[in-house]
Amino acid sequence: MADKKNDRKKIDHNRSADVAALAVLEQNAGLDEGRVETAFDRYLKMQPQCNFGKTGVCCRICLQGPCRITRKADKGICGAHAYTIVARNLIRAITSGASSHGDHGRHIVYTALNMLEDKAGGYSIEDKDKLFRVAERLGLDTENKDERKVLEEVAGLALEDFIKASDDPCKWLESTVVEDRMEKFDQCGISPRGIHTTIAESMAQTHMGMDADPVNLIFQGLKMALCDYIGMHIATDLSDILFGTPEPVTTEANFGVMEPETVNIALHGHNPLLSEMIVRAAKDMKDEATEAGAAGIKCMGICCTGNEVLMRQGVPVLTNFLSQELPMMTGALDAMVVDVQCIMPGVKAVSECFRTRVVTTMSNSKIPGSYHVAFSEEEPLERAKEIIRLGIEAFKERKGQEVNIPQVKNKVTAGFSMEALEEILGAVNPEQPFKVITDAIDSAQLGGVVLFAGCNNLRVLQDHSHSEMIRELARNNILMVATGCAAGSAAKMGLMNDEAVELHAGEGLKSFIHALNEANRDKLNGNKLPLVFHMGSCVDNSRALDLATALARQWDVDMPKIPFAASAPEAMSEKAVAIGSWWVALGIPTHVGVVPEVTGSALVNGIALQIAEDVYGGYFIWEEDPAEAARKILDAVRERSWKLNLHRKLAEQYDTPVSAGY
Ligand code: NFS
Ligand code: SF4
Repeated sequence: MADKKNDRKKIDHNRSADVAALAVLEQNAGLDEGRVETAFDRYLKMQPQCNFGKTGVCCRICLQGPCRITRKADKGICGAHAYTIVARNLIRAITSGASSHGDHGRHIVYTALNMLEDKAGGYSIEDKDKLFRVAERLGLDTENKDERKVLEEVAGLALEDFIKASDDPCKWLESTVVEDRMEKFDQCGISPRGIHTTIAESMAQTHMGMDADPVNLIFQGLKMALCDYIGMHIATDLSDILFGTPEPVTTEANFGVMEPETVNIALHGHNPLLSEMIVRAAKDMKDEATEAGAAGIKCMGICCTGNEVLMRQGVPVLTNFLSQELPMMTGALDAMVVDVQCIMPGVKAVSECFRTRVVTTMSNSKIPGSYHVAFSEEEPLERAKEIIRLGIEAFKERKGQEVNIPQVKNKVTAGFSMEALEEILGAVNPEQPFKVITDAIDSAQLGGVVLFAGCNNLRVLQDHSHSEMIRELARNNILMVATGCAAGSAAKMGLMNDEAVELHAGEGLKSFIHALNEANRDKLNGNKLPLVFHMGSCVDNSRALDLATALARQWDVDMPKIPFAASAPEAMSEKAVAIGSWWVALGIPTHVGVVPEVTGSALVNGIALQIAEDVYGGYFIWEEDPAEAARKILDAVRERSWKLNLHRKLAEQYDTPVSAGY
């Protein structure tokens, strides 16, 4: 009991390992007057949180509810068991996540189509080579076709993957995963007909009085998760075509990127359609800013919009999810432009104390009382300028007043698309670039590959699990890639640059990265390779899957054999639940650092942790302690390397292929 009390006391406002965030929080806590409330305070007010919700056993699906499973009431009013309730809630979370990524992808497809009809001013085909590569991967005949025609066909196929009548496999799934996986999906009946179709199926299947069978429900959940993957792969491909495929780029991350004398504009959310235009407009509008007495206009990113413009334009990283309210509290942020997803409504109240213009831009994502400049595909640049003018106006009001920017920033080298990686590895082995990685793993120079993905979550210390785990895996020679707010975390914490390689990498990883630097001496746009490779926003988890697929193809095995793991140490959103689920269906061990809302059913929990492996080869690991989590991930990839090596030797000895199936 006493321990529990102490535990509760330990939860204080300073729930971050990021020194810049802590500086702002501490300064705020010291104020007698004018203290601002942030998520860090609201988390405390919310304690203790409800255990029924936490374990997934609360059902509000029909108006007889809420029904909560207790010792006294072991079924809902309709007779639904805990396993049904937990599974239904889980499937609905995956469906919401997949809908969000689908929305994002479809928006870009529509923009591409509008562009072809000259109804989307300012957009163009930025990367024609990528367009043709994607078209060929999809099996389109590109001969004698111009780029507009090819884009029309690619966008047409993308729309089909959203809603097609036939039950042919979705193109973006079939053309990007290894063949054995497609067979597995067919066998298990989880190859989706289309994103929108599956969303409708999932909502119907989880209606009151529908499916009560947890296994059946979970299979539907995995089908839904595959749609999440399809939606994000479409988003990545189309974004690269319209805005360019990322290449290595170096900039800085954390609050210190704000400058007192510039108009500081934060780009926050997910979709690059507007943020790309704001970055362009900011370049055009320097004179207006100078006239207002500013040294210029500085754009900087939060969350995944930040990742998009970092990867393609080298825009500095301001912060990641959890600390999104804090940059305003330095007094130096003039505008925060938001589009969709992961935007805390709380930003509005904070902005009121600091003159920051919070500008919403999308019709489906508004905050009462904030500025709204409706995004327009026809005149995106005009709207972008309108938004920047709001920032200039705010700058005029704060000019000459004291600001309090924590002087914390770290160098970050980002921009590692698959294409960029292929080129870097190709400098060592032009014929088979990915063999550079598989050889390094076969020879035990590298221990395996791990993806860091996902968010921040107040249930754990911000950025703490990310950085602890990255350092531990680096010491153990794990090659690491990252996306989303996990990448934001690595960037802010100084783990995404060449210095971090010298500080944290074990001998094998260090020599591997040094050799790549050496082979690419005159390339890399003058950059050196970082400890963790930034692959982009959360939708760019598609790039990480492409990497895993390339490795599986190189080894000529199915995904459950490759020494690759995914980790979301501070997962928060429903999108993260969807992403984790498709990694598991794709055969990859997936660590989640906050226990999701499934423990209320031993059956569903058991499926996630164990039974999934029997069917798909992938499985979940729940572990909140970062040291333990790193150990479990290392065990998982090491076991796979060891097995793979053994199978390879046997295959050589008996002159058979390394068995491809799981
Ligand atoms: Ni991914 Fe990126 Fe961040 Fe989490 Fe939100 S911004 S889409 S969901 S919080 S990583
Ligand atoms: Fe309760 Fe069943 Fe209705 Fe859920 S569906 S709220 S368990 S009666």
